Amino acid sequence: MENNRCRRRRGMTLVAAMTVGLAALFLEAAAAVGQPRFEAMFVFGDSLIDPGNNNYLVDSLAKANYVPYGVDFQGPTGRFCNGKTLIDYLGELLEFPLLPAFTDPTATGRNILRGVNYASAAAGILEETGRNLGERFTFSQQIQNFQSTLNQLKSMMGAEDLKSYLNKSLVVISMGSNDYINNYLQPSMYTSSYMYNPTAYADMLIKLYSTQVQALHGLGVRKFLMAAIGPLGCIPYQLETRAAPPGKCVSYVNDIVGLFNSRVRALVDELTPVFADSILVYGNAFAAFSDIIDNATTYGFTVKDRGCCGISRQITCLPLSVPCADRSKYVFWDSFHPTQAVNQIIARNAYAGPPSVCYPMNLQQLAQLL
Ligand SMILES: *[C@@H]1O[C@H](CO)[C@@H](O)[C@H](O)[C@H]1NC(C)=O
Ligand SMILES: CC(=O)N[C@H]1CO[C@H](CO)[C@@H](O)[C@@H]1O
Repeated sequence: MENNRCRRRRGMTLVAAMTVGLAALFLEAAAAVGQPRFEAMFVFGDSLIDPGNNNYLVDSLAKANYVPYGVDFQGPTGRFCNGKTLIDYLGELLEFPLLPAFTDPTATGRNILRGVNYASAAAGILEETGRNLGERFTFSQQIQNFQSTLNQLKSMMGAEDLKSYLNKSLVVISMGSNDYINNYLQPSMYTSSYMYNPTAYADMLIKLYSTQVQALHGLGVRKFLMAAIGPLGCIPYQLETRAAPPGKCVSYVNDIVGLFNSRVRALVDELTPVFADSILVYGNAFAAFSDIIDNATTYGFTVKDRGCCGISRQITCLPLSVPCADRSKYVFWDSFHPTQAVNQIIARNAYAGPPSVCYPMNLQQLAQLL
């Protein structure tokens, strides 16, 4: 706490000294240290990594801005976790400060120079996904929000500096979970499962996803981490609603999600030669998360089939509910979202994981190429 405050004060003095050539100084400072470092991180996703964007969406039902969310962090911030998200931990490993949420009123000026998080709970690749939960920023809207950030950045640095800055910025995309749990797997509210078999649905999703990634490339970003969907058949909500046998996950759900994941991995091979000037990484969160579930006790978790907070059919923890005492022993915080203990392990995997998790390289290796 003290340390953070000191660091921030020092940062402000530095910024006060920069009036003109702000970005140029910024780029030089990074180069002077001699360590390869991403300039910024721009994050697109859903509730797994939403840092509070939905707090500002009046008509959203997907919010986590109340107790007990954040019980092991700064209190409720809008994060769907007891503590830090995957992006918070990844940011620590990559030496980023906590990234501002796009909708946070303070996300302007110097506060956006190290990146912005656009992730919005209930968001999906498809426009309709998550509409049962009201207002949200869909993937395409998140990209539009990124464009408004870019306009700000353009007013802060020259064209060449911006090009170089974007070339050294990391884009993280973690999308698709809601296209299953708040679309395809909800036949009473969505028609997609009547219109598409699982393979056709995955094909449709990846086509749109690929278009979105190409749109981002068109905006100038060059380094991509594309995360797989986790094993949704293992989340407490699915275990309960689909009556999984004790100790087992719902294999149908994991199988159909796997169809999408294998296409994300294939997209790396497809787009890398097309882009030519970019590095794309597939982060196999499915494998990393499955390993935690398969070997829970090895990782120090004793409970993996129910959330620390709330009961299985509830979407989130109820306001003011009392969570389990020892969060570090639980894989899941609520019926959908992992605890920060799990997020930390997944982040370490993205940063330094083996080729089975990070293809064709991990982020530590990618940073060496900056
Ligand atoms: C972008 O970064 C790559 C290294 O990842 C470098 O080889 C390339 O020259 C850079 N391009 C521009 C336009 O800065
Ligand atoms: C880290 C670890 O212990 N991984 C093991 C998890 O379980 C699978 C199969 O049960 C093993 O193959 C892994 O080595």
